[in-house]
Amino acid sequence: TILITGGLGQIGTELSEHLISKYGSEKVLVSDIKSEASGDIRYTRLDVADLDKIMKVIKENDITDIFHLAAILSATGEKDPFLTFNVNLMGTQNMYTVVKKLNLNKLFIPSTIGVYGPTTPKDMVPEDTVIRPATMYGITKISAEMLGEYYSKKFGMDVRGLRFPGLISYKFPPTAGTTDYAVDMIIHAVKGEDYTCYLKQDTEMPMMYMPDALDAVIDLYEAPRSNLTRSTDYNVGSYSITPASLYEEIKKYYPEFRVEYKPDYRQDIADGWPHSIDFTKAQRDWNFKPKYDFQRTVKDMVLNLKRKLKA
Ligand code: NAD
Ligand code: VAH
Repeated sequence: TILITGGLGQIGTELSEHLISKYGSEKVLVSDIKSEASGDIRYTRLDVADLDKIMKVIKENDITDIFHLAAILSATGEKDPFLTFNVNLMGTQNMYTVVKKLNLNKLFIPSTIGVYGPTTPKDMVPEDTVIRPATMYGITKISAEMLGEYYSKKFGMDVRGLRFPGLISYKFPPTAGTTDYAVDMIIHAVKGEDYTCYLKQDTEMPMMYMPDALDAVIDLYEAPRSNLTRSTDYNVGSYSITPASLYEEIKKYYPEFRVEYKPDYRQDIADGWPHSIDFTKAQRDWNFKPKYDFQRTVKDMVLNLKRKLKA
């Protein structure tokens, strides 16, 4: 059985659907710190900081594999750095502890381009480069990556992970990150509302559409281990955008749409991240190939958000 932690968030909502359709609902246990889940899923409340409870859930449900998504994202991370340290770093260390102790099969951990920092070069950034993140989110994520790599080498544990860029999706809104503006802006346009963007119009960051992100998770998870040259830090991505380029793309569908720019504390976070990333190692080792370019992403978002709004 597969356990998903943080399964009720932006990625978890869709990844659990995906895993359930692939392996069957009896094979997937969704967990999160939230007390209840909606829909027809096997769900248990689980705080990833609680090692005893994690052990109990894993033993009682014959868990063999874990997709560990629970985290505090970058923007909330700066508001509560100590909580972020505890959930992101201690929570992930707890996963390593149970995988080792109970000899589990595989652990998947998503990382982020938030591991890069202000002194990292900005363009076509590879996995190995200057890595000095300036946010608690980035510090915890790079530490979690490095621990995973260490335990893989030291104990032979199968820990796999990739660095996502900002993810664009319509099923469950992002709420706690720095790249969220992209989803927010499209939602406002579809609702016929003006949008106030918390980043400057020329802030460039890499992004990817959720269907490509889900494929990336599954493809890396299923890849023969002998093909992998890295453990927890494969870069993935699709295109880079700015608030201004997104605004122009949305105006093709909503010519009356208006955006104003009022940068807040999230501007500093975004300024420390790369403009574009090099994901050739994921292409080479496990055939990563995103299907959605920027135009196709916006088209699909508009279509699906319109449908959702009508319903
Ligand atoms: P999210 O904030 O939407 O979801 C995270 C979930 O974790 C939430 O449902 C939350 O309730 C849960 N959670 C928080 N504290 C917890 C705790 N103590 N115990 C158990 N659950 C807890 O985030 P997401 O976008 O779904 O991100 C999932 C993972 O992907 C994170 O590790 C994040 O760093 C990574 N990631 C996301 C993006 C993105 O753009 N969405 C990009 C890069 C990396
Ligand atoms: C955030 N969406 O903004 C996440 C992600 C690459 C960005 O880690 O915090």
